[in-house]
Amino acid sequence: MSGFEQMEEDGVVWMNGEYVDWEDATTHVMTHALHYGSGVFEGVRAYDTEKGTAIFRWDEHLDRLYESAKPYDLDIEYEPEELTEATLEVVRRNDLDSAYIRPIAYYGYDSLGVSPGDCPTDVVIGAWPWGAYLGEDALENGVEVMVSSWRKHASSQIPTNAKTTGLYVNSLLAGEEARRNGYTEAIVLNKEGNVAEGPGENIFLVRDGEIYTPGLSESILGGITRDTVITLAEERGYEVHDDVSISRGELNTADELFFTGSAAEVTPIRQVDNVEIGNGGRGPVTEELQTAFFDLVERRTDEHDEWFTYVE
Ligand code: PPE
Repeated sequence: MSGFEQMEEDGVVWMNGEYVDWEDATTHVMTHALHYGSGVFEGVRAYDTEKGTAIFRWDEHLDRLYESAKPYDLDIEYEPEELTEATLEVVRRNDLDSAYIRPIAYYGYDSLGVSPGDCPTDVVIGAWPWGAYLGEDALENGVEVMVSSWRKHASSQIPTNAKTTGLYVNSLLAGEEARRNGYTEAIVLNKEGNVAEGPGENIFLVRDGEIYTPGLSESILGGITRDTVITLAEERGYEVHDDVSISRGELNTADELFFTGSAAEVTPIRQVDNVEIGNGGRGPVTEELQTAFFDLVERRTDEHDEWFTYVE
């Protein structure tokens, strides 16, 4: 993880209504969420655009944060407007032209035991510079991935549509297994054995000029980048099937595969389990959508200005 060095110098974090120095943004070791994974979070990017720094799809990320909190009865006491203002101010105070923004709400310090009892809901917003998630080279040439031996939790076991901190031990297991085996990232199958998503990405498949991505009932996070790419693809005349099951074998016979995510943006997948996908590099449809994505987020187009919150 790059970017923290810069923040350690003079960065600030918004914590429960106050702006605190980066090194003072700490919590007690008996915090509930540290023991039980009882937090919900977001990962959002702000881009350095031709019209100044702009946060991409902030409203949708904020909505998802409140929605993620619901099944856990986690009461975020701040209004959306307050969290928006705090986020803009965090980006400004840290002098960031582009940033990765991390809002998190979690059961804090009061007592332990699985029941959160009177633990407060702490709300924190941090931001720092974060480059390409899977490496600069990955955006151009794609990544080699491994189908993980770990399965994703079923949506009957845990709400997989909520972005909960505790869920990410599954992502850690899958991703590190892949990296131990020399791959850059994992693909995780769901309990039924169909393709779910990456540890921190949604996945798309291209075949015969049409686009496929696992449906929301496949134990995936309903990604905001996924939604963005579906919209961009449909606007360019592609048929997008976003409510399908994808079997493992279909990965190998795809013309193209790519990941999407706030952190991962649009990253081509060039190999799965050492089998080359399509042309073995970034496919043409992937390239078209990736270009459309970066033109959009860096505001080289006027399209979808409603998706941007300008920091100025
Ligand atoms: N699935 C998972 C499991 C996931 O964590 C993410 C985002 C997505 C899909 C894509 O969702 P969206 O960002 O709304 O398009 N993962 C975040 C965390 C990455 C991390 O390493 O931390 C992210 O991309 O910010």
